[in-house]
Amino acid sequence: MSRIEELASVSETEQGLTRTFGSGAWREAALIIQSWMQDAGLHAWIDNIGNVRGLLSSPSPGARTLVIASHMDTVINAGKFDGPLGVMMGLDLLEQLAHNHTPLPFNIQLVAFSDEEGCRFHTTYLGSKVLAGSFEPVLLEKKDADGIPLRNVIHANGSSTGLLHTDAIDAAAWLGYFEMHIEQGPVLYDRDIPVGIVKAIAGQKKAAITFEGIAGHAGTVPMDMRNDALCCAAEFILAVESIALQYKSQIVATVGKLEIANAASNVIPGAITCTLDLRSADGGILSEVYDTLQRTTAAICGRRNINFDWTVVQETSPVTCDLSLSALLSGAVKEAGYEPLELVSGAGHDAVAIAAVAPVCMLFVRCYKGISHNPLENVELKDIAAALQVADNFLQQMIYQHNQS
Ligand code: HGY
Ligand code: MN
Ligand code: MN
Repeated sequence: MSRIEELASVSETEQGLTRTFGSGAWREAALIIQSWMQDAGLHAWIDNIGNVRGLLSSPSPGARTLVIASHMDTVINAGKFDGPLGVMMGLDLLEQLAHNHTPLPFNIQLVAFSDEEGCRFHTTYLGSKVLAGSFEPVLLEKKDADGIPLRNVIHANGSSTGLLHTDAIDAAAWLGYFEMHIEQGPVLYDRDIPVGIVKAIAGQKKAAITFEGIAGHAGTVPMDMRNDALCCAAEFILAVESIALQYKSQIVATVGKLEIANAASNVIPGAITCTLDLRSADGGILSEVYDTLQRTTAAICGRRNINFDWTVVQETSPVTCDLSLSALLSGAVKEAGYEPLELVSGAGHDAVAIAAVAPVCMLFVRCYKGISHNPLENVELKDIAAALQVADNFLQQMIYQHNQS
C-alpha cells in the first residue's frame, strides 16, 4: 500500500494523478518500479516501449514463461489503483518466491506495461502489443495533441524503435498470462465478495467523429439558416445514448471527449470533434450498434446539412479467458474461503493484447462502489490481502502442477 501511495505521488500534474506515456512522471515511475523489482531480487530492465520488466528465472532449461502484469500509466485525473495495484501485488508475490528461493519449473516475468490507457496517443495496449509481438510500426506515426509522433517520444526516452520487435516474448515461450486488477464496477462491492474471476473481456469499437458546419455570428444568423455543428453533435450524442439504452446491459456507449474548434460564446460552432467508445461482450451486438450509429449519424447530418468524417480509432474483439487457468484460479479462490464469482469485464485490459499469443486469466479485486477513473477510486487493505492469498494459492498450484508433469 505504501508503494501504491508513493506511485500515486508521481504525476505530471500539480493536482491529482495523471501519468501518460513518455512524460517525465511516467519515466520517473518506471525507474522507481525497476528499483523495487531489483530490490526484490528480480533481474529488471526497461524495454524499448517503456515496459518495466522483472524476471525470476527457472533453473529448468527451455522453461516457458508465465507473465504477471498490469499497467503503470493512468488516465487523466486518475485513481491510484487502476494498473499499479496489479503490478505491486505481482511484485509482492515474486518478492516472496525470490525470498523463499522457491525452485520454479517455469520462468515468471513481472511487467508494468507502459501504455494501457492510450490517453496520449489514443491507441491502447502499446506496451502489451510489443510483448505479444503484435505492435504495428504504423503506430509510431501516431501524434499526440501537440503533434508529437510516438516515434519521437520513444527516442526522447533513449529507446530504439528499431529494436521494439526484440522486446517480444516468442509465441512458443509463453506459458500463460495472469493479471490482477480492480473490478472498476460495482458487482463485488454489492455482493460483498473481495475477489472475482474474469471470464471474458468486452470487445471495443472506438471512433473519432468530426462534424463540419458553418461558423457564424451568434447575433445575426437566423435560427433556420444555421449549420450549427454543435447542435448536430448534440443530436448525435443523444442518439448514441438512446440506441445503446435499447440494448440494455448488453452494450455501453460513451462520448467522452468533445472539442469545439475556435470556440467563442458569440460564434455559432462551425466544427466539432468528438469520440465514440462502444463496448460489448457480444461481438455481433457491438457491430450491429456500430453500424446503426453510422447510419443514424449520416441521417442526422443529412437533415442538418452538416458534413461529417468518421475515423475508426480502435477495434478489439471480445476476449474469453482461458478455461483451465480460470479453473485453477477458481480453485484458488475457494481454497482461500471465498465464493468463486465469474464476471465479464467491461473495461479493457492488457490481457486483450496478450490473448492473441497466450492463455490469459484475470483476478478482479473489489473497489469502493466500483468507482474508477476517478480520484475516489479505493481498495481496502483486507481485500488486497485476500486477493494476494488467492494469487499465492494460484501460483503454488501452477508450480505444483508443473512439478508433477
Ligand atoms: O478504457 C478502458 O477500458 C481501460 O481503462 N483502458
Ligand atoms: Mn486498467
Ligand atoms: Mn483504466
